[in-house]
Amino acid sequence: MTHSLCHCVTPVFNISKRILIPCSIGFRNVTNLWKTVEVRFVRGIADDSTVADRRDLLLSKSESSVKRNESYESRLLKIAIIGVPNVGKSTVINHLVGRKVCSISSKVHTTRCKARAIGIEGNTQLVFLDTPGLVSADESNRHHLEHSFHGDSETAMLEADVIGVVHDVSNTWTRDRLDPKVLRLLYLYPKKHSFLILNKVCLYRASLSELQIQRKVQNQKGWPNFSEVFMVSALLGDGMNDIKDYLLHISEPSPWLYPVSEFTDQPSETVIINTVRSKLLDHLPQEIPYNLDTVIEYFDVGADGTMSAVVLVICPSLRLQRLVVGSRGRRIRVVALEAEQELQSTFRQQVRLKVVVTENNQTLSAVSQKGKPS
Ligand SMILES: Nc1nc2c(ncn2[C@@H]2O[C@H](COP(=O)(O)OP(=O)(O)O)[C@@H](O)[C@H]2O)c(=O)[nH]1
Ligand SMILES: [Mg+2]
Repeated sequence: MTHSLCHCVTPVFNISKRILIPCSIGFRNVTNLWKTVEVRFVRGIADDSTVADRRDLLLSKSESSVKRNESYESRLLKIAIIGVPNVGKSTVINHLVGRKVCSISSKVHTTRCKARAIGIEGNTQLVFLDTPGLVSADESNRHHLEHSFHGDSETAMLEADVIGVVHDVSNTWTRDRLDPKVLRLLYLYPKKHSFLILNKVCLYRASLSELQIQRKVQNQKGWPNFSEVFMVSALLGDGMNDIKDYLLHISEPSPWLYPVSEFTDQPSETVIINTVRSKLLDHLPQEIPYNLDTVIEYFDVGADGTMSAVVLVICPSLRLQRLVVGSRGRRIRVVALEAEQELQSTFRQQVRLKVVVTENNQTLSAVSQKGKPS
């Protein structure tokens, strides 16, 4: 697999020549839904440092630059990522921000409401809005999905400067046309700047050439207004740098929205719960994980930054409880271990996680008295 999977069908600019992108309509769409945080940018951060290193460096240098009253140009771009469930939206975002901020699983409906993931590249803050997959009313009823599934993608579109549509080219039934739910959203905001990510090319074994698929998705059975089309494997990282270059290029001078140390707008407890949920989705058969309730029973951050959390997995019946625990507790141990490892890489901190599986109604009421995390 080569690393040059990006094909620009309608090249509106050439990154290497640094020609500016022409007339993006309604590009800086300021809404009061976005709070603004003044962050000063400092030049000269080594390119080969890790994102964490750069964050720390930026933090300390920006503090010193504030003291010296220096001001540098910071840039910003808000990107809504939309698409039907399971096309790889969260995987794309995690790759672009450099850590697992959005929960991922092999099953649909892992992302339940919109979440922001914040990436920093040099002087640019990229704010991604991960949205639940677009679903019809039927699908929503079938999977008992929350109200957020309907409205979140639309509000994300409204807030964002640019829309990234993720499309799965490994699905032989749907790969050559955009889903009507995606098209509907694009038609709702026809003047919004948008680009297309054709994902999962690593699974793609087809007779149609890549170019044919691009043409179909972009023209006959799709949306003709995409500024750029990228062919990527978000899982392997192929083609992802081209997307990042593109986003950095179209960002605009603006104060940052979030302080340097923030990588998501979600509380830590929510990140922990979502991570445990995504592992349950991966390790349990079919519909079962959707019937479980997952709540934080205990959460604490020690003086050295170590996080400790106890997560309750509440099952509606004893039969399900046994299934979740697995033979000799093996299944739940794997879930807890994988979740703990993932959380360590997300927070870049030591995390101690305990997952408790429980069943009865008494436990349920005890939990609700303590209050569920939002
Ligand atoms: N093979 C392959 N799998 C991918 C790729 N991108 C995402 N996936 C997988 O697709 C599944 C759904 O991904 P996720 O990001 O949760 O999709 P979302 O529902 O659109 O957010 C997960 O199992 C991912 O590991 C890719 O490029 N190649
Ligand atoms: Mg998702």
